[in-house]
Amino acid sequence: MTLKALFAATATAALLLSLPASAAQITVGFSQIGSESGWRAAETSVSKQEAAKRQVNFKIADAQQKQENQIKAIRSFIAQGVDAIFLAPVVASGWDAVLKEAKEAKIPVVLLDRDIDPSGKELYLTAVTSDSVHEGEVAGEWLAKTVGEKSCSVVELQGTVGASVATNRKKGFDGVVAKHANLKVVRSQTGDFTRAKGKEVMESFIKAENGGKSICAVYAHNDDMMVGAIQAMKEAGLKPGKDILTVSIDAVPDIFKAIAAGEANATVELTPNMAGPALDAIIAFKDKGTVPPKWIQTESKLYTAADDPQKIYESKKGLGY
Ligand code: GZL
Repeated sequence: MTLKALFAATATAALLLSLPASAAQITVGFSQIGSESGWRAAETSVSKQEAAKRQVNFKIADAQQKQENQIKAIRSFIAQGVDAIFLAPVVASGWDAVLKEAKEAKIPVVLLDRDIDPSGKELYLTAVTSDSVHEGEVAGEWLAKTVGEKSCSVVELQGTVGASVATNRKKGFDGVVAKHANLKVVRSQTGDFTRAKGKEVMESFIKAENGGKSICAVYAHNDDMMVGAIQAMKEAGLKPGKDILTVSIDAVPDIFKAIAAGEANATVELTPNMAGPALDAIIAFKDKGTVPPKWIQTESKLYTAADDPQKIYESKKGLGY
């Protein structure tokens, strides 16, 4: 080998060795809940884009909202020897055994958009989530400000029973209601975060509440259930957004379409990009041993008709929802 070729080979080797272990060598298995809402579909779509940007080999397992399918997927990722596991836990309990198996296999776990019970705190590296109690508070405070001293009977569409975000969104909203004697949650039931179930439960609320005439406001733990509830109110001859106030969470395109049409009033934004911060944390952890904070919090912002909803609808509608 000529001196020139030897030099070139050495330089190339040195360059390659100096590069951080690029994310191309990192394989991440993502146990995704399903596609129950527009927000969830966007999270899946954005996570694929974020992984591609970082050249991460990304495997998504869709659990159709069943915890047993998520546990199976985690065990499969462990058997494949992935470098990291992302988990959006459909409910908060029942993860300790399988996450212990991941820990024993030395595979770091990152939680996306939902949390697990405190007993599992040592079984994951970090959680990328919003403050879902705060989301409920933001929704409650908007309603309290909007109704003033007027007596207001509220019906609530809860998210999936046992999901951390449903428990917390209820807790945050109830905390505000407790401070305003004129607000009262008169009915509260799960719509499982879906449009269809949200419509069905709202129909039952309307029947039970004098054809809806005694309902002052609807609080839904996500926009998809609210879109279903709006359909139910319109079919019952009611005027959502006018006779009955609406506030929900996610800030998906279709809620902005409803706000622009005067059929909804407010939404609290949740970013679908939980995977980006999670991938950055896991790459830094694998490359440099950087231990991330236990919680990487995403923002929560309120939007109403004052925020040019049509423009926001146009800007969001292509983003995978
Ligand atoms: C919240 C996320 C929720 C969304 C719903 O972080 O877990 O799950 O608000 C989705 O749209 O079903």
